[in-house]
Amino acid sequence: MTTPADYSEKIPNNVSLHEDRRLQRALESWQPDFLTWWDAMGPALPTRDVYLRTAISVDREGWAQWDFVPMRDYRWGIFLAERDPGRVIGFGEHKGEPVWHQVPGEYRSDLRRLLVVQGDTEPASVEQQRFLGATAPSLYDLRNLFQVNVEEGRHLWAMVYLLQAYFGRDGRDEADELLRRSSGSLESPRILGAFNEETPDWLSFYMFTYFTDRDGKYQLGTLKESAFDPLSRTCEFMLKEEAHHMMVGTTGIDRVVERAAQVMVENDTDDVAGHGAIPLPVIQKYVNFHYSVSLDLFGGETSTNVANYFTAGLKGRWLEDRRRDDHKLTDDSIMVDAVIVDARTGEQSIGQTEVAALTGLNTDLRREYIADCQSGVNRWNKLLESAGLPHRLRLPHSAFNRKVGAFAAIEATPDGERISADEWQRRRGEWLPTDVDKTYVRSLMRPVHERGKIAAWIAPPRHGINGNPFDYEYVHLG
Ligand code: BYC
Repeated sequence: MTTPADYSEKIPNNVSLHEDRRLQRALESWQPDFLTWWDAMGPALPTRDVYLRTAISVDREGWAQWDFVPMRDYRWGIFLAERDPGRVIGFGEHKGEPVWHQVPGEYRSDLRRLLVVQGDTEPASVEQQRFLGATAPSLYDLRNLFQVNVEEGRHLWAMVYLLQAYFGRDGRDEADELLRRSSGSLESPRILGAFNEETPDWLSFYMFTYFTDRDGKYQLGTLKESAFDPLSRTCEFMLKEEAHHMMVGTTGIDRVVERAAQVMVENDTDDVAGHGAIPLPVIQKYVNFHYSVSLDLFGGETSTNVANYFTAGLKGRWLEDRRRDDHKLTDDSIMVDAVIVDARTGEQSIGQTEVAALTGLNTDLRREYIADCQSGVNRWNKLLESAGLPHRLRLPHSAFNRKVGAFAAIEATPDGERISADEWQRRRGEWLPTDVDKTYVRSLMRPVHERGKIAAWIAPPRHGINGNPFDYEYVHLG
């Protein structure tokens, strides 16, 4: 059993921050900038306090404490999972060697890049979700939004800790930059595409927490394998919090689909818009959008970056230790998605090609992710099936609406049929949310901030939070 963090400290932590005065001072001087950023870019809805989970230790049992907390007083702590003294590197050219507790000089810039990219997504998502509180469908959902937001804030702290503790002056500069870039900004946008998109309504929020947070789960899973032990331990603990974000997305979409199905059955119509629910074709378009931008987050189908990360031991595979191979992959190959050009006619088609396993590792991870995404779709289809409806949702083809990787330069339908740029322009509104769809969804976004009440476009959750009922007063508004 570890001692819970001391919350009277400025920065609660389990990394003995008080023993490193220089680092403590660096983090304490970053803290006011973080709070300024949080005030300007974090949740805009004024609240008195919110029923929140706060990480207090890394124990399997009792790692978090639940209480009503004024948002401004939330304490973002630094927590790394327990150190495993016997841990050795599990993959790449250093396989079998002891893990690193410092950053090897030769991998410094690659590691810093990975931390910066990971760190950049955390505040980005908070920025994207800033105004959602004003239209929350219930106090339960409002609480979940704030929970997700404060934990993304803590994940930013996690990356900033690593940058400041292990990368000296460069790390401090990068920590400042993480607060300077901003989602959707023209001058200094967030690094990855999906984090510059808008999250203007709650359907988008559930889609984001289902599809985009799930990229987080998989990327953190690969960084948890890292030979750089502090990164591994940081990600291990972040994944614990991430499970709640997945739940918010999965059950959020469940509840939207459930409500649509209910209204369809009650009124014997597919046209549920007239009855205040969200039509299945609109839900499908939101799935198409959020899934495809999230596929882009895995980088190119082939990538020398990822091959180098793996070989060096910086970033492993999902569940590396369960893979039945040599964990070095120097002689292996993998089939990856590709645009195949017919040598004779020059015609292009969507297909697959064989590449070295190392350069195909983004594809390997994307496949794990796709299988996981499919489990959500199956779940939503079960809801439709048990409502007695023949309609089904589905994931679009991986070539659909891609801006990164093998399919960036071509257009494809959700069925994976290659089409011309003109046809894409003509038909994209059949597959992606149009202004009309978005306006309709936004028209439903009226706040329901009364205890125990819920908006008409979504079903109530099956369970409340931390054993409390749905009609618990999870948030006291300001
Ligand atoms: N948008 O070699 P390539 C989360 C860049 S989400 C813009 O094909 P690589 C969370 C790429 O950076 C998880 N640029 O790919 C979720 C590279 O640029 P440089 C976040 C992109 O490097 C919700 C160039 O294109 N964590 O935690 O193998 C809420 C060529 O790239 C994009 C991580 O991603 C894009 N979509 O893999 C809150 C883990 N994709 O370096 C939080 C850390 C690629 O040539 N990051 N590019 O200038 C990584 O592991 C890798 O950087 C990537 C890309 C997987 C992102």
